[in-house]
Amino acid sequence: MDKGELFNVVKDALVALDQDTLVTDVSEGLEAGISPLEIIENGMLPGLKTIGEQFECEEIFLPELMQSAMIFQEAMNILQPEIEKAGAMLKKKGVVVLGTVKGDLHSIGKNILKLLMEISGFDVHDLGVDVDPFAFIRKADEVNADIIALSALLTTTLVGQKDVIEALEEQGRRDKYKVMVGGGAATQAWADKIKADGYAENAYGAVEKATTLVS
Ligand code: B12
Repeated sequence: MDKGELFNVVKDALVALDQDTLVTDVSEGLEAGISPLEIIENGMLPGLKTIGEQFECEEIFLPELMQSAMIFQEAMNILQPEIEKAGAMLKKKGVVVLGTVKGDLHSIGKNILKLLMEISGFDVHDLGVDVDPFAFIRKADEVNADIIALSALLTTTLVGQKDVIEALEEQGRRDKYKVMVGGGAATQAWADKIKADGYAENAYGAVEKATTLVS
C-alpha cells in the first residue's frame, strides 16, 4: 500500500466508525515508516471533516459523532507516543496555558495543538475543556506563562475567548500575556474584532504564530 492509499483507508475506516480497521491501518502506516503527523493530517482529519459534514446534513446523529471521537482517540493513543519521542529533546521556547473555553467540550483539536506545540519546544499546561475565563488567568499567573491559547468549536461558546481578553483588560494587565484564539468557530476577523494577539486556522499555523509571539 502506498502513502496515498493508506491515507484513504484510514479516512474510510474512521468515517465507517470501524475501530479495528482504523487501528490496524494506523499501525501498518507506522510500520511502513509513514510519519504519524502525516497520518493524522492526511487520513484522520479528513475523516473527521467528513463526519462533521454528515452530522450537519443529518446523515448521522450525536451517538455516531461521539463514537467517532472515541475511535479517533484510540488511534491517537497509538500515534501520540511516536510523535512525543521526536520532541523530548528540544530546548524550551516558551510557556503556554491552553484549554477549550467555558461551555465547550470539544478537545480533539486542542489536543493536537498541545502535541504539536510540545514537540516544537513549548511547555504546555492543558486545562482541558469547559474552562472558566478566570481559570486561564490564574494558571497563567501560576506558571508565568507567555501565551494563553483558547480553543472554541461552537459559535455559542466563542464569546469565552473574548471574556478572557476582557478580564485581563479589567485587571489592567492585558499586555502581560499574548492571547491566541482558534478552533473551528474562530476566524481571523473574530480574532481582530476581540483584539487577540494571534489566530491560526490549524495547529501548524498556531505553532508558527506562537513562535513569532515569543521571539
Ligand atoms: C467530534 C465532534 C464532537 C465530539 C467532540 C469530542 C471531543 N472529545 O472533542 C462531541 C460528540 C462531544 C461533540 C458534541 C457537540 N457538537 Co461537535 N463536532 C465534532 C466534529 C465532528 C469534529 C470536531 C473536531 O475535533 N475537529 C477536528 C479538529 C482537529 O479541528 P479543530 O478543533 O478545529 O482544531 C484545529 C484548528 O481549529 C486548530 N485549533 C484548535 N484549537 C485551537 C486553539 C488555538 C489558540 C489556535 C491558534 C488553533 C486551534 O488546530 C486544530 C488542528 O489543526 C465537528 C465538525 C467539524 N467539522 O469540526 C462537530 C461540531 C464542532 N459540533 C457541533 C455541534 C453542534 C455539537 C453539539 C452542540 C451537538 C449536540 N447537539 O449536542 C455538541 C456540543 C457539546 C459541547 N458543549 O461542546 C457543530 C458546531 C456548530 C457551530 N458552529 O456551533 C459542528 C461544527 C458539527 C456541525 N457541522 O454541525 N462534537
